[in-house]
Amino acid sequence: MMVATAAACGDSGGSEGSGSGDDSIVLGFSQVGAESGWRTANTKSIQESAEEAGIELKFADAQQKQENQIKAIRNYIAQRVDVIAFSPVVESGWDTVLKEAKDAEIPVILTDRAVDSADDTLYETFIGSDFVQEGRLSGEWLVEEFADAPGPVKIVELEGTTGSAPANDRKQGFGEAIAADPKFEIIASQTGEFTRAKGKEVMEAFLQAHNDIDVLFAHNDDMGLGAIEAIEAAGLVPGQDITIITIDAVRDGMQALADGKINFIAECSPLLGPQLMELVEQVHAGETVPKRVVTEETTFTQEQAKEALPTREY
Ligand code: GZL
Repeated sequence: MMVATAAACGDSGGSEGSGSGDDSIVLGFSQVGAESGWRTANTKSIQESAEEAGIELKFADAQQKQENQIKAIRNYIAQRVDVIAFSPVVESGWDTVLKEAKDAEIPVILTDRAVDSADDTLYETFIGSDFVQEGRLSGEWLVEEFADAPGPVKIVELEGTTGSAPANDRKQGFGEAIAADPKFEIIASQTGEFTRAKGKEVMEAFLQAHNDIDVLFAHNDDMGLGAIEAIEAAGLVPGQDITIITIDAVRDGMQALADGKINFIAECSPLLGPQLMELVEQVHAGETVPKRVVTEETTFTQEQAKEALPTREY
């Protein structure tokens, strides 16, 4: 009777606030959206890892809107989930809702993207890539690849979602790297919102405005793949007439790299699920976790893509 009563009240002993009525941890997750191949792979990793870990996952897709993420987080607070995790679509504007989670004594984990809050007690940890490094590695490859070019080397840039950590940081890292030589010049830069469709549309505009583009730096594979469609429609050869650098290394990007349509990709792993679930369990158990968990990544040339493709997980 005691066990039944305990179960009925949802008080499974110790897991304060669990909405499931049994011992499993209840995790509320707010996802950015489904804008890219990276995001799809990231969602799959989170859902499969929660299943594997026996964690009850409440999942909400915000369709790239901050107000939807804030609404989802408030719902999770009202449902008294055990842990909240989310990938902030943009860096700013989170303090109020994170303070509400803190006041409700529900721990928060940031995944994939960071927030610019000055108060880092509002979240337990941030697990994700070093986006500045991804931009830097992209720029360093270009500087090396064009070392003998007389210049100017004219670059157009497809930026990620305006205000997002990956867009801000990749731009910063790339800019710092190409500052090594003034022959490198970014002649146009605009957001392609991390999507193929917008990347194609903006690249079409770049091609209409400039007939001397040497390089495209796209903050993710999907915008690069959209741009390739525009480049080919303009009668140019991607990877030859215009050197293309992207970030992510999702399957479609790696295929284009192996096919010679992209020249270099800096990896950004979406497979954060297993590490996230470990952190959820540690945080729920009241263990101290590192404030920052950086995911391990690499880079790919065309030859390396051919070798890696057969065993790529995403
Ligand atoms: C990076 C992630 C970015 C990817 C894009 O960690 O936030 O968002 O680079 C995705 O493909 O849309």
